[in-house]
Amino acid sequence: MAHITGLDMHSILADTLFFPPERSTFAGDVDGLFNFIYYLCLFFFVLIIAAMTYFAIKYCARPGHSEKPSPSHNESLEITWSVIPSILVGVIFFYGFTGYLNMREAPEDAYEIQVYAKKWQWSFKYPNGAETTELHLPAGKPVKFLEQSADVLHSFYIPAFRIKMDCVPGRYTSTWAIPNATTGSGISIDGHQPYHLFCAEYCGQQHSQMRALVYVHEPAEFEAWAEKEANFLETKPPAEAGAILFQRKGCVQCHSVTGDRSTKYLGPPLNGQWGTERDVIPRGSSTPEKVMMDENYVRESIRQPMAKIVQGRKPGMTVFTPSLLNDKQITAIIAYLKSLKDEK
Ligand code: HEC
Ligand SMILES: [Cu+2]
Repeated sequence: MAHITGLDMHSILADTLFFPPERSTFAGDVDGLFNFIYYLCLFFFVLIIAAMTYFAIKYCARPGHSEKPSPSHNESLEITWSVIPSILVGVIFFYGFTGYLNMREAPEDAYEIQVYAKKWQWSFKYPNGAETTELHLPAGKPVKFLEQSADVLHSFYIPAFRIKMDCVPGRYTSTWAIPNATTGSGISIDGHQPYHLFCAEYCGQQHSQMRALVYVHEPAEFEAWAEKEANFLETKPPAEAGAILFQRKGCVQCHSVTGDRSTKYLGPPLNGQWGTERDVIPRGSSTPEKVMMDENYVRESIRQPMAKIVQGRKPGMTVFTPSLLNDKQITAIIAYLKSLKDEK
């Protein structure tokens, strides 16, 4: 077995048993208080169990000893067991409350990212219009997350930053952090993997899949990334841009592009469909009609998914209004679906 030093062992335990390494300026305070409470509990647990065991053995009923009446009251003991816990609770409250206040109010110049939670995907919108499903952040700068939920309660949780905030339908919530270490972009460059972002509020069937990766860049690198990301519709060929949108807008959650028809996809596979005919039931009618998968049918499927349902299929597709997906973006998705024509 490889030799493990005390420090390595500590970080292995810290990684697996408790939290991942501290990667925001809050993390030290949170862990400090967490450890204080943890070791305090451990100390009193051991003390109380040991005293209890000792007394149970020492004063066990035995022949030749009769029980004495117990004292009704002991002032110094009572003062001790009131004052010491009050001080401890006061210390916990002080650090808990000041830490909480600190985490509630983002600095005014914070970089603001809008976080959208929906079953079962995260998406992030940056001030320059870029949108991603993985979170990218500049290192060393305060970042404010303004959270919204499209459906049910979700919770935005980045363990490495020690921040968590519920995403509530019909209400904005926010949290913030200063990431203090960069990550590699995929493969670890400086020893840091991207961090995890989880949904920490049970939100239905695929709750456990509601995850994202968090990449932290040097500020200059971050700016270049955000610039390129915002313009991908212009800078990439339509089919490639469409593939990105298909991923980002959540189409992948419900449609495979590999022919996979398993029930984890609510909708049908979309590869090899371009130009093929299907029997659909138009809304409000019961007579099937033939429709070809072309530009207008795809556009209608996105804008008004209920207008035509393929015979034998259940509806269930999200409505994408122009603010969720504009015409330019739909055109790119169409180019992507066309490019999947011959795949099987
Ligand atoms: C919540 C799940 C869900 C999401 C998200 C979703 N779809 Fe659908 N989609 C469905 C279902 C279910 C159907 C089948 C209903 C029907 O036949 O109209 C469907 C049907 C379609 C059809 C018609 C397929 C056919 O064979 O006639 C197209 C095209 C389509 N979706 C494209 C998209 C695109 C593009 C996106 C992303 C912008 C998307 N869908 C997002 C569930 C979804
Ligand atoms: Cu969730």
